[in-house]
Amino acid sequence: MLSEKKGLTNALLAYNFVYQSADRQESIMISDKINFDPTKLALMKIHDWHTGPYPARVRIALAEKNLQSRVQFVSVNLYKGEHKKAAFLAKNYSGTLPVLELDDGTFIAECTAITEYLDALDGSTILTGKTPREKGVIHMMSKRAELELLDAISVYFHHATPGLGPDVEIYQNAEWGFRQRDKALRGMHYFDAVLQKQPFIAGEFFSMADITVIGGLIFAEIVKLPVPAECLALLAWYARMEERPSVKNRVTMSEPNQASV
Ligand code: GTS
Repeated sequence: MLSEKKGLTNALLAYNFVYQSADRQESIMISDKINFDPTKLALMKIHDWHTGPYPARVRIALAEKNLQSRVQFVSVNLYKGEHKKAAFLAKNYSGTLPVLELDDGTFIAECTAITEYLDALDGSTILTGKTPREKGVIHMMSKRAELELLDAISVYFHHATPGLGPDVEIYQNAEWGFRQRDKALRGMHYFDAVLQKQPFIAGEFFSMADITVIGGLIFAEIVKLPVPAECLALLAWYARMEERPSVKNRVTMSEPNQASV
């Protein structure tokens, strides 16, 4: 806990510095000087499901931040509806995965919130932005990736396919599901246009916004909704993303630390 507090103080110092400086290179150098020792961090728990697209987002963030060793995974079986049972709802009112549990008993749900927390620990916010401008653009693009792609595919999965099975999918509206599928396809074209102009979703470097679109394309594979062949920039970007170790190893990441519920 002590180091975590130190990490957060350092994060604030780094943020103040960056606020005064418009020079990203300089800010990276300063942030990299922060003396952060992840082995002193109290062990955290991630409640998730190993193949889930949303859990993938936090697993990728963990690996990008090199924090895998500080986490124990707790498997919550979506197909048995464990995420809708009272024990889990006490951890996350929304009944969704993933959830981060801190050693002081705090539960943090929502992929973006968890990513922001993990990213701030070492004072070097490489995923969520260093300057106010970067933070704003990354947040916007990540939210857009949820609205226009990932969440839309999720609605399609739960409403217009068998989803998690009849015991979990107690209300389905296929028409709404198909509309959301079409919205996701439009979203793919939008992100293709973005990537025709810049190498990453929020600009010149990899960020949380890329992770959110990756989550969307992982979900698209699960529901067999291929990226349209004409979306060449999006396809080329995804091929690059799939080569990142954080993306490649996301499912096997939990094996050494897996705990049962
Ligand atoms: N807004 C939430 C977030 O960003 O964390 C959405 C989380 C979410 O929908 N998670 C999925 C879930 O719990 C997990 S997975 O489908 O990707 O594995 N779905 C179960 C359900 O019943 O909605």
